[in-house]
Amino acid sequence: MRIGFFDSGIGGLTVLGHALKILPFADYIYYADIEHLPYGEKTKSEVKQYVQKGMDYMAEIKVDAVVIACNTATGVADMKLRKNYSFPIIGMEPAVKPAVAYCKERGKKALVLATSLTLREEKFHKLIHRLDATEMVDTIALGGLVKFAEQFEFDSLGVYQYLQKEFASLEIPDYGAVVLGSTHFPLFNKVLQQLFTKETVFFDGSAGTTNHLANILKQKGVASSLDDKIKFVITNGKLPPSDVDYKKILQTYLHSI
Ligand code: DGN
Repeated sequence: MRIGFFDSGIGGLTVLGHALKILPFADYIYYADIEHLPYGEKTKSEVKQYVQKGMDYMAEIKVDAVVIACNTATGVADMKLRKNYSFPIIGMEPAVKPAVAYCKERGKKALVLATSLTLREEKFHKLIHRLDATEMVDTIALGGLVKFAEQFEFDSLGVYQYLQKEFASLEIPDYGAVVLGSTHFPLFNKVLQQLFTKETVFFDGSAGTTNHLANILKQKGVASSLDDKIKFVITNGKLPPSDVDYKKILQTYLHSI
């Protein structure tokens, strides 16, 4: 099984990390479009073109599925493009829904961090509206974090000061949840956690997207198989235990870690 991952840069690695946990035996192709980075500052039609180019590449190399591991690209890409490809294309969605549910129960506010392009998208505003959460959701565009990430700068003083400045007007204790609405942002977990209270819960969409990916592949009958990655050579293999037993034990163990 071959799965393509697409992002403007290193952000999609945070989603790939989750995929490796639940589909450890697939082959992965990671496409980082750093030529056109950062997407957050591009026009919608530019980003659409980049996504299309990426999907054409995925079609050429014959993948079983693609994850657009970028909130900005998912937000603006016209998902009608799916009909042009024979493989499923799975996108990201900022994890606003669980964050809002969490905050409603506790009488707190939720803060959504994303790129300005994501936050301007109609899709995003409709989601907030649908959740009846306009009053309790604040947003901040943090395009600067994408730049830091692409310089592999994750917990420097520069990052800390940038975030401190961006959060200066917030009443930090008001927020029960923070949504990391860009796949680059979980790379800053350490610094972000220092800037909120200990009780603040961070949500991102990686687990939701990768679970969705696994379900779609299962429905399609493209099961992640240990055969993709591991060949077992077991001497005296005619008697139990066989490679089937070994695979079962390994699979069970992998699910437990
Ligand atoms: N990883 C992208 C996202 O999830 O929005 C960042 C977009 C960018 O390139 N600015």
